[in-house]
Amino acid sequence: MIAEKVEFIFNQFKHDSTFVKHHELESGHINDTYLVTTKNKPYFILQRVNHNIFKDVPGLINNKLHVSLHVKEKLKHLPQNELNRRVLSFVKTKADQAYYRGDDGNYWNLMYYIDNSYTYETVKDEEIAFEGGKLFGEFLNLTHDFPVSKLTEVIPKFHDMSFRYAQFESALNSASKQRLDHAKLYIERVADMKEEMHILQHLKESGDIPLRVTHNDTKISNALFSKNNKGLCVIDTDTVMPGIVHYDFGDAIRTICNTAAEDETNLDIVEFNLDYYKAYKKGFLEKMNDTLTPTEIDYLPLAAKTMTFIMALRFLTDYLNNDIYYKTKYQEHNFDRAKNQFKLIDSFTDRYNQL
Ligand code: GN1
Ligand code: MG
Repeated sequence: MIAEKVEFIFNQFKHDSTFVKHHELESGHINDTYLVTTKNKPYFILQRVNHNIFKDVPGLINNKLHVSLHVKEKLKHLPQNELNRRVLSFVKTKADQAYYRGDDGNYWNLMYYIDNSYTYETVKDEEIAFEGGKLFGEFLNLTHDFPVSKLTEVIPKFHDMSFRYAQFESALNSASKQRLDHAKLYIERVADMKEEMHILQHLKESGDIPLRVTHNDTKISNALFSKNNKGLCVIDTDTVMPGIVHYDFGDAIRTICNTAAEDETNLDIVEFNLDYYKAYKKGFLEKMNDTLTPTEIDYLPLAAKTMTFIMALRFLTDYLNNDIYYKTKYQEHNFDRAKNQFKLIDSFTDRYNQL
């Protein structure tokens, strides 16, 4: 996007900063995110929320604001400068709104950039896995009493397996012969795994696993770390909704324990790292402070498999739909992502069985 336009949008918000330049952060698959550099610090993160996917953007932004305020209240004993590094802070518009809506219908929100923070697409040492576990565990712990009545369910049935199977099955009916043939092996695997991949959903529906407030997108790149590898702040709270602990545990494991990136095409280097699993789990449970039931704990390994699978299923579905949901950089991008996740499931199954 051209600088003039970004600057214009940036200046619709209430701040005293002078725009210098912007730079797109390309890690997300849905929204457009820009780092805005200003004459003096702090810098900012300007984000366009994709309203084709998020149908109720005001509701989504309201969720984000309230979740931040809730966590801030819990951490209010910290000094202000520290607090600002531990929780996202949003900037209102000059018209005192939580978001700016452009003439073109796009929705924008602005937050402060947390300086000297680092993100990882892949994890290279156990310490990050452990710190990531602590960070996401703490987030769940701090939001456990967040009033669910205040939350908009931004994408209903987001992690509901039956819903994702239904979308997959309807994609099978409309997909091109070429893509169906190409994906044949994986389409069969999806059918084979159906029963096992519904176990967590059934436990949720029967009430054996309790509902909680969950983040629902705990990939490791949604955790900020300090220079010396300490967990700082959980970001991308777009999808905070009621869920089960397994969503957050499993999605984090999916990304932390993958020795390669989510879209690595050399499947030989896609392996499941069991040491990172153990380190993450240790940090996570430490911060969950014994609030998990024995059933919740028993099913954590299955969560790793189920959440990796649900991403494989969604990437494959989008491939069959000719890439209408996720941003893709080339023709087979979604298919490569799906294959990668299936390879991770295989590696996880091998390694875990050795335990
Ligand atoms: C999407 O856009 P991003 O990267 O925050 C997706 C997640 C997936 C993730 C896969 C709303 O998240 O569910 O886990 O891609 N978010 C939505 O990397 O669908
Ligand atoms: Mg997200």
